[in-house]
Amino acid sequence: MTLETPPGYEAFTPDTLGSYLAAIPTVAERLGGGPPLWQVSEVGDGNLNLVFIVDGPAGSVVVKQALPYVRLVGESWPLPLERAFFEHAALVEHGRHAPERLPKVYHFDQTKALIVMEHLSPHIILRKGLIAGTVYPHLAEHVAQLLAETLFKTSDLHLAAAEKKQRMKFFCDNTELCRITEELIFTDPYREAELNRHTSPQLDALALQFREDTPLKCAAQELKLRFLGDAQALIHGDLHTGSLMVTANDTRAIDPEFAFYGPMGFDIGAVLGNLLLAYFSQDGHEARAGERDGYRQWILEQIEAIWEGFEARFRGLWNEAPRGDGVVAGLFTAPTDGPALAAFKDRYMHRLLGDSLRFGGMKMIRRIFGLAHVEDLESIADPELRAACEKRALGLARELVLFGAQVTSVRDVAPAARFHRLR
Ligand code: SR1
Ligand code: MG
Repeated sequence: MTLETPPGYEAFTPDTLGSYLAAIPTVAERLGGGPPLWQVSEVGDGNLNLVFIVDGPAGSVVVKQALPYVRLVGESWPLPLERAFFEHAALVEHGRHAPERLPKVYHFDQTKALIVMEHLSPHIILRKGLIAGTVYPHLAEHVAQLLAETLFKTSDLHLAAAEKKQRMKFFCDNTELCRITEELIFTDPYREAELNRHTSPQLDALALQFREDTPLKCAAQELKLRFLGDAQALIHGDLHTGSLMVTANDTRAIDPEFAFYGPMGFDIGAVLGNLLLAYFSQDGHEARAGERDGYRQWILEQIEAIWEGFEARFRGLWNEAPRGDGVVAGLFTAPTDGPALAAFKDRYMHRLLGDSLRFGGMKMIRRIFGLAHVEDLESIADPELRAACEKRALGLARELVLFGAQVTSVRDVAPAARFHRLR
């Protein structure tokens, strides 16, 4: 089967990309020389797209091109090319608020569904660094900055209502990508779905238990409604540890093709939930028991530092620049208003922490019972050991989904994670 694509679209190969790039002066200049001197390799290992690295005598770029189908599944699952349009728009919008935390964009071609951007080097995907046991001293500070700047500045706390609605309208059309999330995260892990998979037979009974877990299914649907209807901010929409690229000194968020106006906790939860998956998978990556105790501790500290850094920066922005139509600062001028406003902000942040933990739990469950798994766990070759790590992760994830809203401090997460790992 060959899918029909719009006129002008062609999926590039390493052999055909060079002549296309040569016709874009800013890109050709950045690479230097000409196509015969350029090395093009396709390096995409994600679920959806083509990704090329192009090296020239003067510099290098990354070219990301959408395919008309889900790469992970094949042509039987068509997917709109427009996702490149939303990804580009989100890179530009988030890039205005946190320029040091995103790749620079050099060129966008809507017909070819293609973005030419900065080649982040020597960065690696954070997930791979976590599997290798590498410490990133600035990770928490950078992720907190990314989350606070992008979420606050696209929310009603910062924007005029009319402006926010215009932007929401624009991103509303990213429906197909949102539908993937609605099904793969909020629905499929809780029913028998054709594309679901899990470590079998070790997790068969637990998978059934999750499908029959009424409170958990209700919580999943409650969170799905939040995902569908709570347009708090322009979220990345898929901010797992495979969407963060790192070095010892730098952190960048890539791949916001799932971006839309949704609940802030979905992005924060994606980071926290994926760090917890990294935590539980360490047992599968250590040469002898206990070897990675220090690293496990470091991961749990990142969860605390990311939330606490995020909260401090988000509150700082709210205190310094309370100009959105959402909460009108000018209303709070009476002597008694100060403490009431402070209490209101505390409630807001508490709810956001709860959302983040609950969405984080959902993100963990989908990576164990759904279609798309994560390398942290998949690379554990021994199925018994992998299943043991997965069961522990699921134990915490379920608790986060059900009771995350009652957590009053992020510092309660680490003891809960340790409890589930050792029980
Ligand atoms: C069918 S796409 C599967 C997953 O890959 C992306 O990275 C998203 O996480 C999506 O849910
Ligand atoms: Mg992605």
